[in-house]
Amino acid sequence: MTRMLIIGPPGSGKGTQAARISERLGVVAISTGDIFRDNVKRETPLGVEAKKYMDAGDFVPDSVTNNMVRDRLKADDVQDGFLLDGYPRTAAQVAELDDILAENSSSLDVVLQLTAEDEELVRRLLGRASLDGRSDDNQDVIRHRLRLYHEQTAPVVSQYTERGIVTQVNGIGSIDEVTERVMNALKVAS
Ligand code: B4P
Repeated sequence: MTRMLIIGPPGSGKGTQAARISERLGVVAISTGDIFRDNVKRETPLGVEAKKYMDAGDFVPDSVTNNMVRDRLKADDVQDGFLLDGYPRTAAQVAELDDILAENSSSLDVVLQLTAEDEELVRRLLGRASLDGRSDDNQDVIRHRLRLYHEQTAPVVSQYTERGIVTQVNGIGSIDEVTERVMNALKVAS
């Protein structure tokens, strides 16, 4: 089993590819975005708090997100491996994940980075908006999320690149084409 991250700008295909990797490799995928959206739907205290930030395209505060991930990574189903989708997104989240893993004497094996140009990302997310109407998929909020990615999450990728564990995959092409690239990249990385 492997401890993996999938990282990339909004709309790069993280959630889409994470579901496929999970199915093919039998690894548990954890999406912080999905956990937040589920809490928003159920109107839990966490969901009420998260919704304020998500609707504006802002990151949910690190303290809230870190506690949520810390709890999730204690569960039995992820003790042998996991695929984290959408976390970490900030330097403080990288530090928290390092702490959590160090406490379990484990470490990350691979960081899968999906790449795509901003204009393609905007197109995809506007396409999703017309299908499932996610509250954060409108032109202004999408641009804001992309800005945040470049300012705060791109440096996270650089940190992992320095550690030598990043595998980059071109996210442009059909969903199936990207999945093939991802699976090949993971074969090479393992
Ligand atoms: P996420 O749920 O992570 O949202 P996302 O970045 O848009 O990625 P997602 O996985 O949904 O989309 P994908 O690229 O697969 O986060 C949402 C919000 O939650 C954040 O803005 C933030 O507020 C909060 N949050 C989450 N994690 C957080 C954290 N760690 N810290 C703080 N806040 C956090 O796909 C997008 C679309 O493209 C889909 O419609 C898909 O069908 C399409 N697509 C995918 N691949 C394609 C391809 N190859 N070709 C064409 N279309 C494709």
